Amino acid sequence: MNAPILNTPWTREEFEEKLREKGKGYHIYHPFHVMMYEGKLTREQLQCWVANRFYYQIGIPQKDAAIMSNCPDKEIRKGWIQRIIDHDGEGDNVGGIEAWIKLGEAVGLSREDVTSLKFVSPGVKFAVDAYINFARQRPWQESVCSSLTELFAPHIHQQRISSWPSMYPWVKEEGLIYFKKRLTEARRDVEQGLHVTLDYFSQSREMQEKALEILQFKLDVLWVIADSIMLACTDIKVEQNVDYLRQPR
Ligand code: AHQ
Repeated sequence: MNAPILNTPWTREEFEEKLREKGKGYHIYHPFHVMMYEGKLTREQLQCWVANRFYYQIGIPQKDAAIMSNCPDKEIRKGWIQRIIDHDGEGDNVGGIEAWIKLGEAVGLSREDVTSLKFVSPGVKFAVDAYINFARQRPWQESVCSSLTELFAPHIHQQRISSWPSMYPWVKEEGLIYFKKRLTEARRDVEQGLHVTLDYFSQSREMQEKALEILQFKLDVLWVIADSIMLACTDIKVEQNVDYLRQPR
């Protein structure tokens, strides 16, 4: 008797398509990022976003080091270590964390405003810490899968590169260097992440469904970061977003 359709694993192409379909829940559609794209943020609100998001940026290399520490495969580690170098820097390459501090200075913050973490909201800390702890505690392949929100990242980086000069002309040009760096880095990261995910989770339909749940967890991490930032950085009342909150995601 043939296995019922519902348990048949998706083909590699179908599985990749299911992963990409999760993009409809990406934080580019979060009301705070929509406000940003539409030029509706004040100088202080943009500063607040940069200062809060720094906590996520410094968490990324720690998350990636946790994945490395769980991964016994030398070839995988040789690829994955580049992510840590991209953020921490190497030689003349100052790295993404330093580029984010430059973004802070470009929007009018001091280096200490950013690095002191004094403006980071509790919700942002909890969400980022949940992501780092996920990488510490779960099998390294599951953490690789969770990084696949970067399938959708070039779109949001390009949005900022294209819209900020006209929407926020007061932001110094060098502030956009971080986003420009990520356009190529994210595309390269995703190649390795997708290959590992499609290989490891294709053992069964159940594992493929688990990969979608893991990706949803990370989409939720990004969404909660934006929720916390919106709460901390704006005085928008819930009722102004009640229709939005009712939309299925
Ligand atoms: O700047 C970002 C970054 O370095 C990464 C690494 C990757 C991961 O390992 O989870 N995800 C990610 C993301 C970055 N920037 C976010 C943004 O909106 O600026 C997007 C985020 C992601 O899509 O996961």
